[in-house]
Amino acid sequence: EFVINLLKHPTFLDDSYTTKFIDTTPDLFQFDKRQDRATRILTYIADISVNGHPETAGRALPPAKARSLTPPKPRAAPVPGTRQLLEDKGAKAVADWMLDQKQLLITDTSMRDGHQSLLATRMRSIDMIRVAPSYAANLPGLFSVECWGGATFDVAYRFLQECPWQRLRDIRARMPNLMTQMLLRASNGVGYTNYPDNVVQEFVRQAAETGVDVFRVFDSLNWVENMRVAMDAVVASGKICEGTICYTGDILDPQRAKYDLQYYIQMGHALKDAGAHVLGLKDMAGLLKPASASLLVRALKDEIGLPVHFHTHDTGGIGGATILAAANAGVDAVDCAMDALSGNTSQPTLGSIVEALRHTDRDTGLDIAAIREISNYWEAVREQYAAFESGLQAPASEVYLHEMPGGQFTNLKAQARSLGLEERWHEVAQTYAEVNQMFGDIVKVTPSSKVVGDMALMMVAQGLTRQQVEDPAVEVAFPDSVVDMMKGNLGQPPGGWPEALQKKILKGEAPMTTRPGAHMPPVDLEATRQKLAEDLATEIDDEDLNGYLMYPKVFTDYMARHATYGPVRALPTRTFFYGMEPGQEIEAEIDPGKTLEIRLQTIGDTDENGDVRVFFDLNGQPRVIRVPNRQ
Ligand code: BTN
Ligand code: 3PY
Ligand code: ZN
Repeated sequence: EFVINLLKHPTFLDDSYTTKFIDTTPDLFQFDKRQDRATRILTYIADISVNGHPETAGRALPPAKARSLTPPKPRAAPVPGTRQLLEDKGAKAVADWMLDQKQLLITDTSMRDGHQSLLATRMRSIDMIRVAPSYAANLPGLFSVECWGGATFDVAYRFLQECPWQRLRDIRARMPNLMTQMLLRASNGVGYTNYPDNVVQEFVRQAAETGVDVFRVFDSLNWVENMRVAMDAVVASGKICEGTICYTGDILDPQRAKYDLQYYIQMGHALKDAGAHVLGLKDMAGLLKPASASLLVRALKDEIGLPVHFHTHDTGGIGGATILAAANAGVDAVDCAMDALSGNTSQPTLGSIVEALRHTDRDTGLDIAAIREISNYWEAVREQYAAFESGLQAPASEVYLHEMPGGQFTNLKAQARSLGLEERWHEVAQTYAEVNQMFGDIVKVTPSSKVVGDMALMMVAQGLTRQQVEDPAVEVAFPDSVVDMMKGNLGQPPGGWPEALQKKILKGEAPMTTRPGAHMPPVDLEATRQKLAEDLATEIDDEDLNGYLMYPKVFTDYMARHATYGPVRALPTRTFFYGMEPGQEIEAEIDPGKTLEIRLQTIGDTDENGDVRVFFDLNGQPRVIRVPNRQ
């Protein structure tokens, strides 16, 4: 019966069969059992329709009349792009090619940092996958598409109930000519803590295999020593290693001499020596000012000899000016977000940079009409995520005070709100700046930025001043993340930690000053896989194992929900967050060529057991689903 099911299965018939297919297609094994995938997906819709989605309750709603989410038509078959160069000639050849280009190369960040910084990372795969073919066909001249890593990995499993690996595979398949790009936090993987070396190595190997072409590798304290394991793994995979400097302070400010031009040049050399093909310059908070960018980019270009790829955020409102200054100074590639997902805490506006450089010697050559069409698609998508908008109304020069990364800003604001501190936001911002000074003026980017944020919130909530915190006589209960960082578990900042404060926090315990990974025994991968497979009573493939190694509990919770709700990634975003109305009809393609046509007929009354019966029509057949009314 299994074989007959297999042979009849549309995915098998249409030739998209892979070995993953059997693992990811539990209905092959469900011969009589009624809990097939369609039933599970109906259970999800019924539950959300009756009880709402916890993440969108009380938040702004998308417009009643949704706009069409039809992606722009591909204008022609995709022509070869950077991906072919990488496949045919390798990473070094791509780097050399970058140096030879006159045009400014552009990375589109919409599918990663754009929504991470504007919509709390909540964009679902379906909205990205749908437009990927339009990118491939209409913008084949893009340098890369950033679509993976950073916070997206965790959020996919934890909040979106979808597999991040599947997202990567699906995007990769639909953009065969464009390089995909990810953000990797070096030894912190795509998590918030240091992982054993073999976990980092295995994660990079899998990401390269599933579909990442460019790895932007950074360390949250700019400690190159702690980047080597990840960088070596990227180089070994044959993909592009973008060894990255995180920018903080202001090289023109004599008060911030710790991070002066020499500091960055020295780090650039260290990254080149560590094997970087490309030098990333990551201005995660948007602090690099135009005049400093001219100086820094020119110096890095002159001294290091690697192509330079610049990333910034528009939080202060002049990110575009900085990009143009960097372009003038000879930067090779820059990051922008499609117009509808740009500005404020996100990247500067892609279409406007393209326009600004048209008819100059850095003309990007990208098709502005194609950009507009794709941006219009993103505009319609963004409306669906109204619940996750930050409410930020305008750019703010306050960023030069607090120096929060764009990806953290809205998050910390939400955290402040949940602690009842929203009205005191400017105090939080001020305190964040003081904590930075107290910690010795450090690079603030995930995960070090989270530690600074934890400390700042704690001080504001408890009314503690910097002076009190530093006073050995005042008892302070430091957040765990602060204790952990002072122990050396995130590595070493330039110049080390402030000794007196560190002593107070560690209460005499000796800190570690060497690389955390050097102290962590390797994980037994096969034993872990076997144990997990037994616990979950399912096959655990390499991608699943890597998900578990990064986020054990997030992953097992995801798998448990998957068993109940099935492939909910196939649902339209509106249905996923709000359920359905009686009389509404949707489609959900749960496998290539296998589409469920779902109509919600009526929602019954709550019975004496507190259950509600929800009546559907599934592909023309009536189906009734019973869910608890938890309202
Ligand atoms: C389906 O349509 O049911 C298959 C998609 C679900 C993905 C599952 S969830 C756990 C496992 N890990 C993967 O990468 N894919 C499968
Ligand atoms: C992340 O690590 O997620 C970031 O976006 C850092 O800027
Ligand atoms: Zn960023």
